[in-house]
Parts: sequence; structure tokens; C-alpha cells
Amino acid sequence: TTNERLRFYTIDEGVHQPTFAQDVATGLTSKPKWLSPKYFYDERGSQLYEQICNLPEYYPYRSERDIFVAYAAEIHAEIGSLPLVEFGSGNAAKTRYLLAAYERAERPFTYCPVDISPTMLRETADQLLGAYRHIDIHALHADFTGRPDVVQTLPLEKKALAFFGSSLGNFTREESREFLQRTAAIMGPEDVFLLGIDLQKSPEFLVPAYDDAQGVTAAFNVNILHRINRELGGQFDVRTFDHIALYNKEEGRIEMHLRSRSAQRVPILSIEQVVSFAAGETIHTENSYKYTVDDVRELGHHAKLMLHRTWFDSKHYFLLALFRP
Ligand code: AVI
Repeated sequence: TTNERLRFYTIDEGVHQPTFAQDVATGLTSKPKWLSPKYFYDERGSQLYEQICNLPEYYPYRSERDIFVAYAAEIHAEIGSLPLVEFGSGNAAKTRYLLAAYERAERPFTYCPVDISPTMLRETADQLLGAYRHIDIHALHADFTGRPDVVQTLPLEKKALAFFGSSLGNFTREESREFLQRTAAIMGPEDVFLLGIDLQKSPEFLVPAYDDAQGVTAAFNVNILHRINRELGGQFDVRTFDHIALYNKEEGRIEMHLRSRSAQRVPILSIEQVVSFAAGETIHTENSYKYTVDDVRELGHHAKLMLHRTWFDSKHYFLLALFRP
């Protein structure tokens, strides 16, 4: 039956990570104010991110998908029959191209989606079990930010670790280096690490991808305030905040901010704080770093991982890199 092919694991967050409330308290009492982008992805936020991926301006999703469409068989040949462990699997829409290549090999294979959203994880697992006869799923509900070693909870010997969707771009350079080092530390000699990352390009092209005409990205950004209202008794009037997307040239990253139109005080009941905003004051909600191939090689080098293969989409917007220890 379906159930025998699905195991569900959860990491007890309490001891490791600060809670949403603690992070909101820290971020909104800092100067400048900030919030971690990992909190975008509640149920509503995950839906909005799916919509973003379908926007004409948001090329990264389609670019990476094009790589899978063109090279799934090659990628599969490189990783052989290793169980695939994917950080931040979401709805696994693009990953399906790779899973289809496993399926075509007509041998049992294992897919381990790791995600912060438990509902998304369950739905995706159910769909995949329906779609592939040879798949076994070990789903892991965990916040892997800063600790890829959560996957050691899974009973695996060898593995292909994957971090797609340019999600590494949402970590600072320092966090990214650490993430790769910690990933390298849990890899055996035959394991591989697949990294999908968005490449540097001109701000004229980048900014609209984060400030689309339909306002979906704005809704995605503002949803973090809705979430504070819903979960922490926040009293944000979300209409008084504007979505800002800009390219920071020195840092080589897109930044998203929420800007208060007026001076205001916002109570947040469950953290027992009233947060004051000056007119025009911003909350920094996301960085999206863009990489060069050399950056990626260097990132691996720093973690003692060898950049073994690269694949690009036809427009060279996006890179899929395969590292080996
Ligand atoms: C998930 N992550 C890679 C997206 C990005 O492009 O940085 C999140 C996103 N933010 C705004 N649009 C999409």
C-alpha cells in the first residue's frame, strides 16, 4: 500500500531553534529592523511562492526547470541510484523531472523531501506516491536553516543531497559557507551535493523578477506581517506598508523590504511589545544573492568539495552544480 512507502519524520525544534515569536521580537527591536525570510513560508506564503514561480517576470524557476527538462537523464546518470535528499522541497514540481528519471530506471528508489512546511510535505508526498511506482519516501519536517545535519535523522547510508531553487541565495555569504561546510561534514566519500543557484545578471532584469506587475511578490512579502497578526496577535495594518525590491550592487544581491508609509506604533500581543516605526522606516525581509560560477566553485573549495559538473539553461541564467567530496 501507499503507507508502507511513506515514513514521516519530525525534528523537535524547541531545543535547537528560536521560535517565530523570539525571532520576531529580536528582528523588530533591532536597528535596522529585519525578519528572516524562512517565515514567508506558512500555508499562504507557500501558495504565493508557487504563484511567483508562474509569473512572467520570475525567470529563476523556469530556468532551473529547463535544466531538469534538458538534462534529467545526465544528472541521474551522475548520481546513480543514490537516495535523493532535498532541502526545501516545497511542492517538488521541478524535482519531478529528476524523479521521473529514477522511475524510468525501473528500480526502487528513495526520495527524502525536507521542508519547514508540514502540510506542503504531506501533500507532496501523497502526490508523488500516486505518480511513481518505484518511489519510497522518507519525509522530514524540519527547519534546516543553519543545520543541514538534521538529515542524519534519516536512515540512509549513501545519499545525493540537493538544494535547488536558489534557496541558498537567501542565506548570507557567511551562512552559505557554513551551510556547505556542514553539508560536506555529513557526506560520505560517494555522496554528492547538487546545488541549484541563480547567476548574476543586470539589475534591470533582476529587479522586476522581485517586483512583478501583478503584485504577487508584494503580497508574498506583506504576508509575513499577516502571519505575525495571525500567529502572534500582531496588529499591523498591512495596507500601510509598501513592498520594496532593490538591487544592492556592493553585495551582489536583491533585497526585499517592507516600508512603513507613516509613523506608527504596532502592538504585538504575544511578545508583549509595541513596535514603533518612523515614517519611511523599513523592515528588511529578504536577501537573494546572485552568484557567479567562480563564487560557486570557491564556495565548494572552502568546504573541501570539488565542483565536478555544471549544467546551465539555454540562456545561462541559472546554474546546477554537482559537488563531490
Ligand atoms: C526561494 N527563493 C530562492 C526565492 C528567491 O528568488 O530568492 C524567494 C523569493 N522571493 C521573492 N520572490 C521569490
